[in-house]
Amino acid sequence: MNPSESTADDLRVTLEDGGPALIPFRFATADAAVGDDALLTIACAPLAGPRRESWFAGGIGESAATSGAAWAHGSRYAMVAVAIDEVDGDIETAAAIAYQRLLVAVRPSAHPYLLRIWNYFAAINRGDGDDERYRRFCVGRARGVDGMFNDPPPAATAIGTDGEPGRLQVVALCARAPAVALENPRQTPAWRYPREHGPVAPGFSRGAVLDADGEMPQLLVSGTASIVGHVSQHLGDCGAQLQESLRNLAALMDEAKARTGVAFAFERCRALRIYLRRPGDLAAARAVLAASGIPLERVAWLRGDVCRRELDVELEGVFA
Ligand code: 3EB
Repeated sequence: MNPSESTADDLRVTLEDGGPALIPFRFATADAAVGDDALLTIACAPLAGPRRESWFAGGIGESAATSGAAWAHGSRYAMVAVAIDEVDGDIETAAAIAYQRLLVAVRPSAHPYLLRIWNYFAAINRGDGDDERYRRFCVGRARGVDGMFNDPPPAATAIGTDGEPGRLQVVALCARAPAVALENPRQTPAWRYPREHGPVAPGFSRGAVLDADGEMPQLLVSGTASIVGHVSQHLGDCGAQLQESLRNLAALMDEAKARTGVAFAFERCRALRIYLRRPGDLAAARAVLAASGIPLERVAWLRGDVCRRELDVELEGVFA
């Protein structure tokens, strides 16, 4: 077989069920995100659109789930999920432990490369200045990672869930081989954010291109908000923030083309999550998206807090 042909082992993201998924994400209210299922249940209340997102990668060789961790191995990709209880609301320590555990599991494995990470915890904007929980999380994450982590860092999302603090949830897509990590020319690399955004700059890349040389390249887009350079834009206007986020998405696609030669398109969206701080912004946000060319049936609208308190919307997704 031609090695560049797309195969069943390629990553495939769908919004329906379809056999055992490597990562079976489910979006649900905080009440429903309990038990063993909770590791891959995102406690961002679904406002509209699909309530699940399944990441397939061919047959799953081995998998296991316990109360605090789950993992699954395919041939090219693997998933590791960890949930760490916060002790006395200490999100910094929970983050350090979560990332240490993640790397202990991933680095010696057959899938040592971290391509994409999702971080979810409640009350992400609680606390002021450098005590804000998101900033403490960034400090803990930086403490927990190894030298390889930031070179380059994975694509990522960090979103505040519904409910009260108690648990940090980290889900990672790992691979046998590295992807092409992207930065966004319209945005300061997050790992170079100036001091005003916190004591430790966040470790994530703006996106990753998978299978750049194959038959089915895909773009994994990190959490993308209304930030130009390192400055939040359009405060108080969710629709304008979403428009700015879409401009950042377009610029990321241009960068992907420049770096890999692959043209990605809004129309070939496989899955998009849009997190809204206020459910009341749904109608305005949908109107903006309707004009974008992104297929609306592929958009999961979720209630979630952006890690910058002044911002109301963030998007992330997968494009071909
Ligand atoms: C931003 O661009 C928005 O800390 O892992 C987006 C994606 C954001 C990932 C993270 C944070 C993270 O700065 C916030």
